[in-house]
Amino acid sequence: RDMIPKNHPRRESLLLREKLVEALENNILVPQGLIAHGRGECFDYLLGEKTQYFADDAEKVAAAMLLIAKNPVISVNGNMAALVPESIVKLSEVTNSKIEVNLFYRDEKRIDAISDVLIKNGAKNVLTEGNAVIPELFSERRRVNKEGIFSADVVLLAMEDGDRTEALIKMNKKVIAIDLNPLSRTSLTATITIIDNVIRAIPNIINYAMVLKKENPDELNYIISQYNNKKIISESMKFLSDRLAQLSKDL
Ligand code: PTJ
Repeated sequence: RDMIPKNHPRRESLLLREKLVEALENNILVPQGLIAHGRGECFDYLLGEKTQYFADDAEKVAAAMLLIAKNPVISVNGNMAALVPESIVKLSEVTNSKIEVNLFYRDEKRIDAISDVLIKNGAKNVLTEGNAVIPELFSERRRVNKEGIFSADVVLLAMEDGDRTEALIKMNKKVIAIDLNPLSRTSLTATITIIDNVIRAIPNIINYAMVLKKENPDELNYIISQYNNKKIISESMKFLSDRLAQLSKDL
């Protein structure tokens, strides 16, 4: 951390890497999480490392959907706990959502370490017990909590593998997915796809939720009904191709 010069043009990005390395040392992250982060960094670079309009639109609708849900759950993995523990807790408070730790590389010690980080950041209750099973899913992510993901109507997840997103959709749940890669299976199958970095997306959903909390359910339902996820994904792809075309002209 001290080795990164204060005026380094990519300081923010390098500091995030330091956070992840620290999380790896603290048994929160798996080494595979570093690889996943690298893929994300590449897409973020292409997106200009900013919340673009298609992500902002999806973040607003995500806030409305969490506020109107009966049993909304935020699913937390190692990468999320490493990058945005405070924001996860704040979002759960503002939208009255439960927090559940759900891991691809499930390991009881890691679950405890992640749960401890969330509690240190103010979480009152973190669901950790995998006492129910998602049908047709074979990874360790199939183990979920009965009061949490298993019975949720809306699940917010990030940096997720495609199998589980598909399985949750098959269970008739609404899935809000934060994923920098618009081509991933998770992005293509989610109900609301947020093509943005989790470090910007969650604070922006919190801001929208604080404003929309004052609206009545009819208004929230109206906002959701006007949303078209395919259009959002398609706009993100067009943005990437237009940006590269423009940059290639500017050389
Ligand atoms: O903690 P565990 O055991 O549950 O494991 C978590 C990982 C991330 C290792 C696991 O879910 C995994 O292998 O994920 P994938 O299939 O590599 O998918 C990760 C997706 O997240 C990729 O499409 C990345 O582009 C994207 N991504 C990476 N970093 C970010 C991101 N999206 C948003 N914000 C990021 N910071």
